[in-house]
Amino acid sequence: MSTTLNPLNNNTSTNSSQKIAKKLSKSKQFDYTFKIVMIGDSGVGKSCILLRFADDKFNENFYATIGVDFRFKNIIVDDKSVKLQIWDTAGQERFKTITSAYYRGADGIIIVYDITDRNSFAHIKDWLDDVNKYTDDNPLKIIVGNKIDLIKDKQINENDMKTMTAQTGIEILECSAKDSIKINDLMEIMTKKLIEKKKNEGNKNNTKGMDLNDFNKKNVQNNNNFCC
Ligand SMILES: Nc1nc2c(ncn2[C@@H]2O[C@H](COP(=O)(O)OP(=O)(O)OP(=O)(O)O)[C@@H](O)[C@H]2O)c(=O)[nH]1
Ligand SMILES: [Mg+2]
Repeated sequence: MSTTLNPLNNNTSTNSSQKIAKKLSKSKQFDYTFKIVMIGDSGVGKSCILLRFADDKFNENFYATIGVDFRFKNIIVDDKSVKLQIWDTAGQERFKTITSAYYRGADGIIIVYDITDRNSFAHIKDWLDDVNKYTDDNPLKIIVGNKIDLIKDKQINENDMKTMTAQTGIEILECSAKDSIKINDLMEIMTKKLIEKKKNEGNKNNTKGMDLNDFNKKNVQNNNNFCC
């Protein structure tokens, strides 16, 4: 449910600052927060993957996404609490200008193709070109072949996948939003890799995507150094 603030209501600013304060105090409970963006051709199943992950539901009907949509989901990975903000973008070309604006600041990008559709696999390189064009800080990428429940119609074989990984350096996973195969694994693998990446980067000043426990420890140490 969304909330609209009423500018005519005198209590609005108090209410909204209370809400923000509440949100901030809640966000402190998380060790990490990550922004993940899903891209790929229209119809490959991006929205269904998100629906399965967020609500454990599936929709047989195809409602093409208009622009972008997003969901939050909190998970625990390796004893760390993680808040995932997942953006589901429209695959249709006509929304490219809007959707590409959301790539910026992404910690992770999931490029989805349909295992029964060779074109969607061939277009992965175009999607990767877009990612390089619209992002500055080299987000972590995973390629995902969806609709593995339709294995008898599979058009992308092991060799195709190996070649793609060799050419792009990006790992490929297969999943099914319909049969709920490897959807949670996909998000968990992505999150583990993001945590690993952040640790390796030793992000010093930015708490976004860093372990807040490490950050707090460092701040205590720094404060001690400044003492007297
Ligand atoms: N068999 C099967 N069908 C799926 C699966 N995932 C999605 N679909 C179907 O594929 C169609 C498209 O799914 P969406 O999730 O809307 O596709 P999308 O990638 O979000 O498309 P855009 O929003 O236009 O970019 C729908 O009819 C879904 O029911 C799957 O794992 N298996
Ligand atoms: Mg969609």
